[in-house]
Amino acid sequence: MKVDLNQDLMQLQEEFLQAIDLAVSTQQVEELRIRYLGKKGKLTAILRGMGALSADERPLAGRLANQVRADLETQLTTARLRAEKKESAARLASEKLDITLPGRSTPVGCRHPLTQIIDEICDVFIGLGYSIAEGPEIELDKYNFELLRLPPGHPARDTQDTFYVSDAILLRTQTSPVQIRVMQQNQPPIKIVCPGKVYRSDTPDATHSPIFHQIEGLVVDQGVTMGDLVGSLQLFARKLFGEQTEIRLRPHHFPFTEPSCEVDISCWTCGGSGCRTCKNEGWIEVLGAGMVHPEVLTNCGIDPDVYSGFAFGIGVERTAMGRFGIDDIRNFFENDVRFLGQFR
Ligand code: 2NM
Repeated sequence: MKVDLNQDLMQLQEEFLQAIDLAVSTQQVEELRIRYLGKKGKLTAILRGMGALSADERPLAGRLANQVRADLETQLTTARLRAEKKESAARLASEKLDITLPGRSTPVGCRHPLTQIIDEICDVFIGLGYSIAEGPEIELDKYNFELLRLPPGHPARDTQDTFYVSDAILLRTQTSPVQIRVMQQNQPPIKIVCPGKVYRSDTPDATHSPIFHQIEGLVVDQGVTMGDLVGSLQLFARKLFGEQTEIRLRPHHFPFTEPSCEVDISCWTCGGSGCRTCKNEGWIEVLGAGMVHPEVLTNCGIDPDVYSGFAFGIGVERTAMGRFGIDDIRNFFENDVRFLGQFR
């Protein structure tokens, strides 16, 4: 009996020595501890046999068993420390931070170039005491055409030029219908600018887009003259294109104004001497204007014998193209961030 138990213990120790060499992780070491020293472990199993020993055999076997237990515990501790050290080193290596790597930048956006120009233009007129008025992009034919003296059959109403929703409803081709609505609802003095999207059934090319933007201005009061119009537009031109900018009025025709004119500004590239930007003209057309036709005032319930007014329409895209040196209007609507990112 005594021989057997000793032998079992020696064998257990031997077997453990081989196993502990293979235990590289803390988990494997812990598994070994349970397998050998745990309540249901191998050592406990052997010690259960001690009950069968005689009283004089027991102390010796007990001492041997305690030695073996102490030996295994020492080895387990050593193995666990070794594994912990290795695992901690591995974790530190994997969590290593390279502080020399370039940081991840957060791209900064900016407002669309057209929005920037619209705000800039509106600010000039706000500085002159104008208010901003807005209205629907889907309009009644009545407001977009009829009350502006564009009767049925007028060439501007051609289905080729206008997007119709039905006979009476269309996408506005200008922001004048906003001004018609304001005049119908308010008596003078009226002093407004109307920025917004407008629509024309045009095939896109470098200078045409079926969606574009306008800012129309309207001033109605007693004694308003063409001189007031020139003053407002002069200021607009100088604020946007520089203090040395001049404006030039050329006679024109619009159904809703009389007299009417087209307004050029001195070329922002050459200043008037002639270059590629202005096609050697020295002048660039940016807007149309005129004195509001008496019939339009009457149509809106304003007495033309008491009041007079001027109106103008600024092409936003054209102005932005000039200011930023853009040669194709389609850039504004393609939403290519390589283009849009240049207006920060
Ligand atoms: C333009 C040119 C000339 C204009 C006229 C009116 C209204 F409603 F008062 F009659 N609003 N806008 C006008 C006049 C617009 O755009 C090139």
